[in-house]
Amino acid sequence: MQNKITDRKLSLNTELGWSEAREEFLKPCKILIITHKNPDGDAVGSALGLKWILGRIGHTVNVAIPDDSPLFLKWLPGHNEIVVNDRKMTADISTLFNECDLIICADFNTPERLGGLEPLYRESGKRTLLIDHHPNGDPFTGYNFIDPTKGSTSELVYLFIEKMNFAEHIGVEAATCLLAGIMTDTVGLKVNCSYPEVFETVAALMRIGADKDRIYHEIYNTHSANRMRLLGYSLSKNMKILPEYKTAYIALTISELNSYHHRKGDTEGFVNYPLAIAGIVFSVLFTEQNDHIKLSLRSTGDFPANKFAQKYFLGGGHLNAAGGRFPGTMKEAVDRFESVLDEYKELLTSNR
Ligand SMILES: [Mn+2]
Repeated sequence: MQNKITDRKLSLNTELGWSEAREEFLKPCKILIITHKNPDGDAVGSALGLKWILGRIGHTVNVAIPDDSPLFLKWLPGHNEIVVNDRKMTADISTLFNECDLIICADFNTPERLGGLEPLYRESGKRTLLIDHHPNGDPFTGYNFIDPTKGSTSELVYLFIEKMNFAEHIGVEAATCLLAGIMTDTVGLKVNCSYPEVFETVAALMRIGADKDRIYHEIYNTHSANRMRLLGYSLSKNMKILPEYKTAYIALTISELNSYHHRKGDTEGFVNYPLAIAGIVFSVLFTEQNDHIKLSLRSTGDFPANKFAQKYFLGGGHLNAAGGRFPGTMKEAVDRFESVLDEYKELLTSNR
C-alpha cells in the first residue's frame, strides 16, 4: 500500500488486491478508522464493527469521527471509546493520525465528507483503505473495496472480513454493530436490500449472536416524546405537497426545532414519511443549521436524488437517498427547490 492520495490505487476486487491486503492485516499494527460528518448508523456501525474484529485479530484500533453521533446509536458496543473531534479532542485525534500505520475510511467517497478531520487525513501520509458503497466516488485511498450495489457499508465490512478469511473473529459485539449499520441504511430491512445475499449476511450475523429485535428496538423505538411531537407537527402543519411534481417536502427552521426542544438526530427518518403518500416519489427535508440549510432527499424508482442534490444543492449520495446543503435562508432554499423542480417534471411524473 502506498502513502498519498495521488499514489497507486488498488481495488480489492482483484486477486492481487486481496493477497496484498491479507498479508497487510496479518502483522499487528495500529489502525485508525474514520468516517463521515453527521455520522449515521451505517457509518458508526461499520466503523465499530471493524474495530471489534480487527482488535480481536491483534491490531490496536481506534475510531475517530468528525462530530458526535445521534443518541439512538450511543448504546452500540464500544461507542464510548469513539474519539469525537467536536469535543475539543483535536490534539488526541492528531496523535491518532500521526501514530497509526493504517487509516481505514468507512462509508464515504470523498475526503470532503470528513469535515474537520479532512486536513488531518490529507496531511497524514499514511497507508489508506476505503470501504464504501456510495456510487461514483473517487477511490482516493491506496486500497479500496467499493461496491455501490450493496445497501450498506456495514454489509461490505462483513464481506471484506469474510473474503480475508477472518470471519471467525467476528464476535457478538461486532455482529451487533454491523447488523445495526445494515438495519439503519435499509430503514429496518425495507429499502436498498432487494437482493438475497444481504439476508445471508443478516443470517450470519444473527447466528453469531446479534439480536435483531433488540437492535430494531434501540434504533426505532427509543425516541423522546418531543421528537414524536416534532414529527407530528412536521407532517400535519409543515409538510407541503406538490402533486404536479409528485413531490413533498418538510422545512424546519431553528425556531421550529427549538420549540420542540430538538436534540441531534431527532429529525432522522422524517424525510421517509412523505414517500408513504400515494403518488409521492420525491421527498425532501430541509433543516436550518447555524450557517446553512441542510437537505435530505429521498426518491423511489429511478428518480436520481443524488444527481438532483449534486446539481442544485452542493450534495450527492445514492440514487434514492442523498444529501445536500444550501448557503442561504430557508425561504431562499425552498424557493430555489420549487423553481428547479420543473426541469424534472417529466422524470418525476413518469415515476411510480
Ligand atoms: Mn452507508
